[in-house]
Amino acid sequence: MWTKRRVVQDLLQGRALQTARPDAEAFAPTNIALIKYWGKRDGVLNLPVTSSVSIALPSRGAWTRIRELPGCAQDEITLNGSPVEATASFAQRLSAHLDLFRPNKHTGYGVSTTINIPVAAGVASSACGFAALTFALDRLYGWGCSKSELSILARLGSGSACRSLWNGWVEWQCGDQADGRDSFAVPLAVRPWPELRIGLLLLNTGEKSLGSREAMQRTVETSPLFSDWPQQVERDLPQLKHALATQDFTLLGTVAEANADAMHACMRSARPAIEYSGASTQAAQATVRRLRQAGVPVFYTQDAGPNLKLLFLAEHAAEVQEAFASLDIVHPFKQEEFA
Ligand code: 2P0
Repeated sequence: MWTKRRVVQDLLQGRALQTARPDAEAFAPTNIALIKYWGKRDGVLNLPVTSSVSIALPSRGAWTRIRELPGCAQDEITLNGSPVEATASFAQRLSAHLDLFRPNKHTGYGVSTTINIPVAAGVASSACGFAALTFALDRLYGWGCSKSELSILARLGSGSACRSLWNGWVEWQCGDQADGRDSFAVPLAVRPWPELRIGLLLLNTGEKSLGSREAMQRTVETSPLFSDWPQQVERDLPQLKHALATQDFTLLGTVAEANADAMHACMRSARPAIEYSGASTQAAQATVRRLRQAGVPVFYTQDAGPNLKLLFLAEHAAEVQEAFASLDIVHPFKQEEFA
């Protein structure tokens, strides 16, 4: 039986006892999955049932600064400049991750994180948060981990965080080993797609009704549709990669939207049913379909929340923006947006 601690000890063997620098800082972009991670084969190590593919948003993510607080039993965590109560779930998850690296229980950490996307609204704030924290720890202690090793360590904090260590397209290869040493992300070797746009359509930025961790577990345990999910991903993944290699936008959008719909169908068939879409989500999805019928190639993807991410090309940006006035348009391949 593998524990997180054992995985960390194994991975950092001979490196974990480095002296801490005064402080260290790192940035990690958030990522949007087009082939979703939904369902774990190991809930402790966050090992997924299937592989997944995402695109990074280089201008949206988390900046994390960290330092050791010797003689301080508690971590001091600030989020976007405000202190976070130790009892808040955000602080508890961060501290639990830090416990894996803490030199002793009398050492706390000062962690200051700035995230420029809504936290806990299904816009992947935990992905960039845990990736930036893990990256900053590597710099604090000078471990010199490779990106694949950091991907494994970030996954222990939150599964999707393992995809947030690169810009561009990234595949999280699910792996099959019990300790997860082969379950990490890799950047996909495809050419950049400068015309691609991702529109963030924030319909409700309040806390979600059910966290994705519980939702995932309930889906695996009770959804009769979940047994088909691995085959769905097996069909979608090669098609998506083909779309990326050939820059076939219609194929990309069709596969991504169908994959997200299939994930939500699995959730809806869980007991009790999980429904992340509100009336505004459904209305926006209908608008996307209407735009397509009118000849504007635009597709959506949806994560564990009511918000949508729209996929379209630069040449249609004006029409999509006109249909969704509040749309926040991100250029995933704009060079100056790369941190
Ligand atoms: C994804 N999501 O691929 C999928 C699609 C939400 C829907 O990864 O329990 O916060 O920390 O491993 O990574 C959200 O789940 O879950 C997620 P944990 P995580 O982006």
